Amino acid sequence: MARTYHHLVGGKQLASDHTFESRSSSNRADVIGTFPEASKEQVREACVIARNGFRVWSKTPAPIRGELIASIGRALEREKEPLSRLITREMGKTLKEARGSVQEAIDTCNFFQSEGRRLYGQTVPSEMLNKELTTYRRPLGVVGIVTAGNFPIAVPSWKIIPALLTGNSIVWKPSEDAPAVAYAFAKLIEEAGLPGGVLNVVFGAGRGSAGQYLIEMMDEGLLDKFAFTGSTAVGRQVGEVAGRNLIRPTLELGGKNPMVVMRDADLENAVTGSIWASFGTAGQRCTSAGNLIIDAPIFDAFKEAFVAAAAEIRIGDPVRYEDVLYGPFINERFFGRWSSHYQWAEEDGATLLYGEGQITDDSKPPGWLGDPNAGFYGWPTIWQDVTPDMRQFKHEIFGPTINLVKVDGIDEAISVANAVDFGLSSAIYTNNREWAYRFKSEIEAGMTSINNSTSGAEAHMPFGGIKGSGNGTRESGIWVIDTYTYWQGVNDDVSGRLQLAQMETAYVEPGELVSVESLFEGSS
Ligand code: UN1
Repeated sequence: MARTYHHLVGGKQLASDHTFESRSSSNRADVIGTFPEASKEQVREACVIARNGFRVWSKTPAPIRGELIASIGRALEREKEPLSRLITREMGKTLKEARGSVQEAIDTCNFFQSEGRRLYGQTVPSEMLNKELTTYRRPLGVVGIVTAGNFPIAVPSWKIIPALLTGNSIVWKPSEDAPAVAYAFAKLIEEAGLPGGVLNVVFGAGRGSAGQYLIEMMDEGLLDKFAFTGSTAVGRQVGEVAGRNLIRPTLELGGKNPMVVMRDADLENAVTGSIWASFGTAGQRCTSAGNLIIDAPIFDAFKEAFVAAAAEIRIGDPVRYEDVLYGPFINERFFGRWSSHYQWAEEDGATLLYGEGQITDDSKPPGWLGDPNAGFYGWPTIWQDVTPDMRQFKHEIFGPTINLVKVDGIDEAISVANAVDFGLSSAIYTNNREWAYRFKSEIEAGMTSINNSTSGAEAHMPFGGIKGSGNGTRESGIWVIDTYTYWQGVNDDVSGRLQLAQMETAYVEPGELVSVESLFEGSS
């Protein structure tokens, strides 16, 4: 019998009438736990409790908050292995990647623990004597957070850790696809000693459930900030509700990330990078490559090497086989969305180079391991003759699929790379300095790699996109601090009288007018 878990609200466990199960992505018979589905009333209650948590937490000195972040990092380090195994079991990424994503959360703690001893403001000179100007970062209040299932610990940590460090309280609705990992993360944060009510976790789904209710709490005036990772469509809704409540949301949305391979590239390196960017995590990263844009003179050579490499990919249950490149879809919903693009390709006229859709008993790629019926698995899928007007070129597919698009030269490569409504990540393989320079300056994307994968951003760099990939907010590093704080400018007048800015600033009288010509008249 799988255990039943509860919401974590106000430092207490809270049950719901409705529940749902979390099952292993690679073995649908394996039930990890039963989780509650929050009612609107419960989400509201969590927000009200978080307000009390904010009062306590915002008054805790920032260096002490930093110490607590350090404790969370140590707890994550201690539990790294079981936590990584839980990620692999629940969501289906490989153990190597799961360890990497726990490490990403640890790195985030390492970065922010000492930020508690900085969190600098400025001292600024005043126009007037006996008056001091200073600036302070202040926390925003209660933050609503909704996260996706593909990065169940790294991406939540990008939000939760800096939000806590800067003194905010939180109501977090983790993905219904990975609630067990979220529960474990929240318990480790609790262990570090966070006061009750500062981090509140409510479980449930999105539309018509806890996620939607949490968004609606902005309209009830119960939230001061919202941070969301997920689809562009839901991101727009969050942005609309936030906008009418004058809240600046953090929106990390979809991607259709271009990867360009130029004629001078190191072909072997480019093929290895393209295989990883396209098929790693079964393509279920918002930073996965979406279109491979290949320079005409090397198109055929690249294609041949790439298809040969795809045929060697090991795929299977990552719980049983540690060395697979990728495992299952998170669940049937993700699988269904991916498999429908085969239909698009047929209707829009793309040519299938490699792949046979779902992996089944009768259709297994050469590197397959295990029982294909235990989860939902997809063939590595490669298309050619793809053009920018096709749906599979434009839309995020979120699965192990890639389009080969032929271009001629750097100008066409950049314009095709920019021909999508997204702008999250991007990459170019070239050793030509001018082409690399042009790409990084002309590509419309928040993140760019030169001779590396579109995925794999480090935890102290600004993460985020432009165009349909977000609203320009950034996570991670020093940049995220601006999104969880507001600036307060303070002027402190010790003159004992009313000094008027702009009006009483005549400390210096101008001297006589100087004409350089007249200074030297008659001196030749
Ligand atoms: C995501 O898929 O939502 O850059 C985040 C990367 C990871 C994070 C991906 N560090 O691929």
